[in-house]
Amino acid sequence: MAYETLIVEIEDHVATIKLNRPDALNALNTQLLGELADALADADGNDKVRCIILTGSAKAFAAGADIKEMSEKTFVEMFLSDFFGSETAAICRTRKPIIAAVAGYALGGGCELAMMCDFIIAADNAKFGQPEINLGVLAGIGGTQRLTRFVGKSKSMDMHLTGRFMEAEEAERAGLVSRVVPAKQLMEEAQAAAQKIAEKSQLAAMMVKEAVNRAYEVPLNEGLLFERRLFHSLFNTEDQAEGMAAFMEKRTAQFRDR
Ligand code: CO8
Repeated sequence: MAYETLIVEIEDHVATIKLNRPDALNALNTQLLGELADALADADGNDKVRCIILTGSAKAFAAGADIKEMSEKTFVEMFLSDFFGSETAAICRTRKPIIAAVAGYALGGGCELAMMCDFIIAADNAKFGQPEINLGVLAGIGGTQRLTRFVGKSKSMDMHLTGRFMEAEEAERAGLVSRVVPAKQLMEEAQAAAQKIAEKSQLAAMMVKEAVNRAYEVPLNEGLLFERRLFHSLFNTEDQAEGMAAFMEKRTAQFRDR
């Protein structure tokens, strides 16, 4: 499918989705989020895709929700359209693993979008922030909830209340990003990570995603039970038998998603 605000490439079982509104530093508007939801649903349904990379430009992953689109809206319009509600819900329904490869600004909705992905690889020039307070508003697509779970209350409050930006190194220290790499190597690293994931059993990879995400939604006992049941269920698959046989035979496993 052709998109106006995205560039999508599929290569070696990895779909790379690049946000592409360069004149607005990839600010997220209704069109972009709608197209992103569609592109992710396409990737999810495409048998050739085993992992997804979401990225932006060298200067900005995304500088937030599009302020120009929002500025004139009223409460009634926002509420009745549930602004960004359906698009973000659709993005979060993606079942295949998504890596956010973040260079430059990931601010406001941009930071929130990165946090909707499964993990974040950051370029050393990445800057994260929730500066909505400078506009007289607050985060609206998950920032107060997800950032707090990632970095804890104190740093989350600091980011949301002062609107300051966090450099990549601090973001890694705080647990927001999984690794920081030189900006020039960002896509190479993200590709390599995606390739590694693409080589695994897709059944196991998708169950990992479900189980880790459960940790944010249910009490520990429920999460532990869910994980254990998923573990048990994989013993009804050829991939479990193949993975364990390959270990014992000292060879590389050939997973077939069965
Ligand atoms: N929205 C719209 N346009 C933007 C945005 C944005 N968020 N960010 C940048 N742009 C545009 C600029 O207006 C400019 O366009 P133009 O040339 O037509 O004036 C172009 O991108 C380049 O930007 P700058 O000239 O400002 O570039 P600088 O390098 O000087 O500065 C910054 C870069 C620091 C990133 C600066 O652009 C900036 O501060 N941007 C706004 C950051 C921000 O406040 N983000 C939060 C937005 S609100 C939000 O995300 C809420 C999310 C929740 C939605 C909930 C719905 C339910």
